Amino acid sequence: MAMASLKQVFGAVLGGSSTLFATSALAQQPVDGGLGFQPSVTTLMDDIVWFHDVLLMPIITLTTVFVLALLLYVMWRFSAKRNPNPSSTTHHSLLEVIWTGVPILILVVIAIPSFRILYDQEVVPETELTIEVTGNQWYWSYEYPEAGVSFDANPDFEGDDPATGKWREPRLLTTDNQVVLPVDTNIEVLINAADVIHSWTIPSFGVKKDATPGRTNHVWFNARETGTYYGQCSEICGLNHGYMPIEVKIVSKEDYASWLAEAKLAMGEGRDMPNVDKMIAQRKNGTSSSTFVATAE
Ligand SMILES: [Cu+2]
Repeated sequence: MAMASLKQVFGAVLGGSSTLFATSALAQQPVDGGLGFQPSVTTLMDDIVWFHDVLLMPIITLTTVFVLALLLYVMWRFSAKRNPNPSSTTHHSLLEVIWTGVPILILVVIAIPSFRILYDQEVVPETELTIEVTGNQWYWSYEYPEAGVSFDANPDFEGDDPATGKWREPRLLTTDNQVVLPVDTNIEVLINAADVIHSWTIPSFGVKKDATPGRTNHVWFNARETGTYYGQCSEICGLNHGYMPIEVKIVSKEDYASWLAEAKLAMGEGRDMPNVDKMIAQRKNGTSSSTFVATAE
């Protein structure tokens, strides 16, 4: 039993991980039995994935296997049976220099690229668009300051039926109003909190930042693929911490401009925020409203 399970563990760590990464690459949300990261759509996340897959995992695996082999060898070679008169040596200068020096070198090798990745995340390049995010107990509010558009995003429970145990999919990730943003655009997100500490994150963007009351944090990203991306508040913030999902729609620049124009109108008229998926579907069917057609062209 021990051998079989060891094989499974090492198989999963060494060989199986590539197939598991491959299957998870189809989704932008957590998947059942998923292992590894959600697929990356930004250079920031590319770097994080590289850091983990190429640098950290091999170092961790080699170190663990090496220490395990040493332990097994010592248990076998220096057992009371094979080594009845233990050596009384207590110091070995060269060995001590090596076991102090090698870990330092390993940490330096890890530190250099990790500082570069942190730098890339922290230093915001020239951005074309800024939005503001505020964490509240327990929902997110969003503001597009240049357009004067703002709204709250609450979890969308439509389709949940506790009586039959049927839940809206993906469960606890969709929101009533989505954050709509353009593809291939440097976007800065200013992050704040109104009450306690929350954390705004989208795994596929490689972005996670605390929303702290009285302090504005910022992140930036440039998503290269359109789609729906999910995240969750990632700082335990109270009773309904698990009920403040983040749903970001990355759409073409034209669709974004249309949505923003429609959102402005909706703000002015006190209507609900427009749903960008419906707008795109209407454009494809040729059934869009007049305002939408006017702004789309
Ligand atoms: Cu929160």
